[in-house]
Amino acid sequence: MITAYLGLGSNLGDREAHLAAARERLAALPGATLAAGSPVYATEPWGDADQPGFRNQVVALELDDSWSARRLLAALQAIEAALGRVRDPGRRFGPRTIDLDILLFGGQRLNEPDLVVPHPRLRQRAFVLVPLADLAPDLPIPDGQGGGVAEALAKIPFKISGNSLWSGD
Ligand code: A4P
Ligand code: MG
Repeated sequence: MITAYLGLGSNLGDREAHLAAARERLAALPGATLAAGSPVYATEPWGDADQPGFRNQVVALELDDSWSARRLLAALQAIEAALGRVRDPGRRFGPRTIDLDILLFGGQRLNEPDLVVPHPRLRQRAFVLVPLADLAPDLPIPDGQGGGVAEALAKIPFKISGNSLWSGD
């Protein structure tokens, strides 16, 4: 068994419904169990400010030994497509119905052109680290920089009120 932590994000249409539909499809993957889900946070857009606010959540997916990070990436992309995600190649960090990112895949470290694990922007993002810390504050981040989730979160500025998150600088 391996535990993968996934970042879920949506900022188009019925955002909560997109997250719920993604969770349902993740739970239905063969050899997969949706073990935990963080609260859903309302988050300020990061990277490209000119777009609607996001809803973000982190889930823990327990996977049997038939799974690799690469197979999981393919499964996530199939779910994104099924939920109507259309990619705009000219607009990185832009709006999306659903975005599913692999944050962590057990203790594995991968650095391939189309698959980097732990997620390369994990440490910069409160919308990832806050919900990840809800589930696993002491989890080490195996990216060679040392330290765990809560420690990484303590290093970045953010503001939180209830389930709303925005930048703290
Ligand atoms: N890829 C590489 N590593 C991974 C990984 N660990 N998990 C590749 C998933 N994908 C990974 O992703 C582009 C390519 O990244 C994929 O083809 C895959 O091979 P994408 O989902 O097609 O495009 P994207 O999501 O627009 O690009 P990217 O670079 O993943 O964007 P991010 O970093 O996901 O940022 N603000 C808030 N508040 N909340 C958000 O959720 N999300 C973004 C998108 C920007 N601002 C946001 C949010
Ligand atoms: Mg993505």
